[in-house]
Amino acid sequence: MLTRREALLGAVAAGAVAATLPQVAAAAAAQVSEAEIAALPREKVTLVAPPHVHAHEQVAKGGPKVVEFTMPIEEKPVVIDDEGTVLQGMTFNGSIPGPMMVVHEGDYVELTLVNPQANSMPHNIDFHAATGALGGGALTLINPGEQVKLRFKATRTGTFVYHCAPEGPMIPWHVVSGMHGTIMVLPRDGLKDGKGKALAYDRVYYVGENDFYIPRDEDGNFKTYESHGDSYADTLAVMKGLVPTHVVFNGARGSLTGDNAMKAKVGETVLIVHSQANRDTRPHLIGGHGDHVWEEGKFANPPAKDLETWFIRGGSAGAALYTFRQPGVYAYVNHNLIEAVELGATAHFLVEGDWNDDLMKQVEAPGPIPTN
Ligand SMILES: [Cu+2]
Repeated sequence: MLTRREALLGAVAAGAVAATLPQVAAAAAAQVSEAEIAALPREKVTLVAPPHVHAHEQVAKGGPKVVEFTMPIEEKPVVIDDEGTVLQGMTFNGSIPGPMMVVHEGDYVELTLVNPQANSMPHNIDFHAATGALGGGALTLINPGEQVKLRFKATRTGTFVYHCAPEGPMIPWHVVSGMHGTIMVLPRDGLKDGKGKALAYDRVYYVGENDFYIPRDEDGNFKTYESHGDSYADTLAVMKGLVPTHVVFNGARGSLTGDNAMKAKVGETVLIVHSQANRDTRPHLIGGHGDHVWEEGKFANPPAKDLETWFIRGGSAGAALYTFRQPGVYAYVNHNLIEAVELGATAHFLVEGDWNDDLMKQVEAPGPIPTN
């Protein structure tokens, strides 16, 4: 016999279950059948090397689709500064960082990850944008000579890091050897200012930041190694000190400066996506601002406005929108200025157009201090 209290509790519990079950099912995103997914339109995207981003619509024209990407993994030595220092690099698609992918909320990402026979190690991919199975890491571990196909639904909008995450000490080692990139999941109706006003960009650039840990010899010179395996023990020892020898954008000091500067014109609006998979950073555009900034990169949250410097948490990607108002060369830096100048975290924007005296004018050129 149930007591009255037990009966009541039971009734309440049963009622609660009955009331929440349909919601739980809805929250679990009402299972879509394989047949329904198979009926969706498919698009095959060819990825491009950063800082460029493959062509894409900002506002989705149709309904959800399956977007197909293929990424080979390439282990290779990479020169990371102008002194010829060599990193035993590991890359998605041959570039550091890996390429940026763009889809819309509700689309399915279908990635074929390829680990060619020429490589020496197992690799996988953990998408921070994905739900379940360690972001896909548990379903994508492949040995040299293997490939795997992963599909996940892009249920949250924003810029999200992806990275290799094989196991144990391999995880940070692969990441600080170059294995991270970003996926941007746009809202189907594009970016908004937080009050419903549409925002659009004329250009998009992807800046991936990396901290590297290169061992030195007895004389303090950077060491080179024959292979990844040869470099491992020394590199892990430097990593454990948590003091990077290089902090760079797009794989090497100077990869986005001078002739490689990112281009824009006065009046153009540029979206700058910035990722760091391992360590905090603080981008700043010298002589400019962030008009609208999604520091955490998540478009469901309203963007901050008029920022001078923004904060990218290690393990995330952020997005900043800026309309250039003056021509010239702008330095875009990690505003830890030691990291920017001494360790390499500086890029350039080269902006064409007409100078606006109203915004700034040199009223008097440098000259001797008058004596009177
Ligand atoms: Cu890896």
